Amino acid sequence: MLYSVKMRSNLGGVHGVGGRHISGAERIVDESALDEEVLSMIHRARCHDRGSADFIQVKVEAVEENQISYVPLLGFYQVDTTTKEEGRQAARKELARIGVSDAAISKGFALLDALTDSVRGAMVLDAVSGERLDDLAERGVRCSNMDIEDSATYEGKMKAAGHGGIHAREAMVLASKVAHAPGAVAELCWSDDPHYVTGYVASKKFGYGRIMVLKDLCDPVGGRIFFVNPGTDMKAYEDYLQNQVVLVRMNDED
Ligand code: PML
Repeated sequence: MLYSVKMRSNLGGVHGVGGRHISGAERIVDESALDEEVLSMIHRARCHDRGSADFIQVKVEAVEENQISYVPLLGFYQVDTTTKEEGRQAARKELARIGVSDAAISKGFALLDALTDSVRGAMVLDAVSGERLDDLAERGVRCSNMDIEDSATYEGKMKAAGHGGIHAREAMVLASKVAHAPGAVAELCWSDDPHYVTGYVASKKFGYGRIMVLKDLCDPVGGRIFFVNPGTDMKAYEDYLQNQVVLVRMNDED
């Protein structure tokens, strides 16, 4: 039996409401790995670079095989940059290559730059007009219920290729789910971890493009923009992102 394990944690609020988001995580694991996973998530919330959480919520739910759909892991490529400015330029170039309009790219950067604290979800923009399509303000659309199908093989291969680490793993899983959503065009993301300056542009067209420096060191604000085709059915799109259980499958060549 598989289990979904989800954790969210805050600092300085009351019963998890308000305060500052510290960390969130989720996994879909075999029953044999469940206890260890729960402990590791609690540890993560208490020892995070954003602070030590004083509210931690862990939710465990069984997942039936017939609830799961499978998507392929996006191919990986890397864009070497050394400053935020270089990274932003590279990200713009990648988004344009995928087919996102200049207007939508500029809107995406403006929205992320205007954030004063991290958002847990993503802002969804029309990839042509740049219009914001979700009505979820700072909360954004959550992408949830996903993991890599075969964790051990994934971690072994990624570590050997120099792409290990929890940030990259979670980002590649999420980006693979998002890229296969109905109407998806591209994603832009950088982390809210103040010590993690790497971000990415991802798409089904070209894969997961890691951009080595995309924000300033010590900046605790990060976020995500999902660019979608004009006319995307937002209800179906949000339902897929939030509720569809997805396991990301590696190809033999990965
Ligand atoms: C996040 O922490 O939410 C985003 C992580 C971006 C990871 C980029 C990478 O290392 O490939």
